[in-house]
Amino acid sequence: MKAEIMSLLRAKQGEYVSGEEISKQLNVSRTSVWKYINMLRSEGYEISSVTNKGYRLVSDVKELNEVELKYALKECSLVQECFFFDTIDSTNQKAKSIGNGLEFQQCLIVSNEQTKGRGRLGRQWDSEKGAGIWMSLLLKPDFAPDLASRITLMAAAAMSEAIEIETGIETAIKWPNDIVVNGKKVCGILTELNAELNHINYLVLGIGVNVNTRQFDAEIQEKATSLSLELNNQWINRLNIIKLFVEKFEIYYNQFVNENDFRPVIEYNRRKSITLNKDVEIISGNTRKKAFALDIDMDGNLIVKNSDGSNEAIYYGEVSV
Ligand code: BT5
Repeated sequence: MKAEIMSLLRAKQGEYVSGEEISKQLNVSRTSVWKYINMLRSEGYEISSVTNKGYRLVSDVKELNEVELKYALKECSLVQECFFFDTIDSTNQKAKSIGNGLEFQQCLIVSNEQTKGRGRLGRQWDSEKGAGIWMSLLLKPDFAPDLASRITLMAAAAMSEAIEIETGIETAIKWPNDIVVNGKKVCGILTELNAELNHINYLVLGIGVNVNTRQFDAEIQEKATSLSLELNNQWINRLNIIKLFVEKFEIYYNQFVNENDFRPVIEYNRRKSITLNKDVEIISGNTRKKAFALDIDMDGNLIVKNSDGSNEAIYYGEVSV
């Protein structure tokens, strides 16, 4: 409701809109309109009210909050619903609990803070309040479970593009799930699947981006950075990046689902890869082996040359460069 009221106020471009008009258009009582206006004021919107004239938007807020998120994604057909939390354990966890419900819509879950943000293999993901994008997209894709890892590559491409457009920072992709800037990690992706042998029940695409983080914990400060740190502490708008990401991701997703075309994602990943043409170490479970990264194939696998000269396609794994 708050997002709808904001839409009406914005459409008037600084002119008054009467309480009666809002209540008619949105089919709520005038007392409710007044209640929602006060909520919006407490979130930082300056809205004046004058008897017999109504309400007028004096100054706008364009940072990430529930109203702005819903407003920014209202035209997006991939995301049917948005949820915004001030704090949560993990947006991936929340997405899974929604996915486990019988009926659910594809949705985006964003939180200002995560208290138990997770990386791959249960690792910790630091998610300081207000400093980053901590979000999960809950999807119901109609393709075979073994194609799910493609979603990670789509997200890496879409987020890399979104960051570059919004900030002008040059990013690189470390196959398969990291975005790095000047060699340091700025974004991590965690794709989780709930599936049967040949059917995906739901897929959770979790993404963490360090946007305005100024300081990292000692354990990661050598290998992590934020967009703001890369731009001399300039403040960066998280909402714009989310919007750009969702727009780009939707294009890649529809190209793949509707036209079976995954080439643009692979081409982008190849172009931005910091993994290719390098000696790498592949870590899977307790084993580590050295190889040379040759290519990313059309299925999204990393093709490596082993020390015995054989080529191998790596489907999933930890690769250090
Ligand atoms: C990842 O795992 O990079 C996936 C991270 C996914 C986080 C998102 S946030 C929204 C959603 N909800 C969640 O609970 N998770 C997802 P991995 O490749 O395993 O990297 C984890 C490692 O990165 C850790 O062991 C640390 O060394 C390092 N790390 C932790 N927090 C970091 C941060 N904020 N920035 C950069 N590196 C970090």
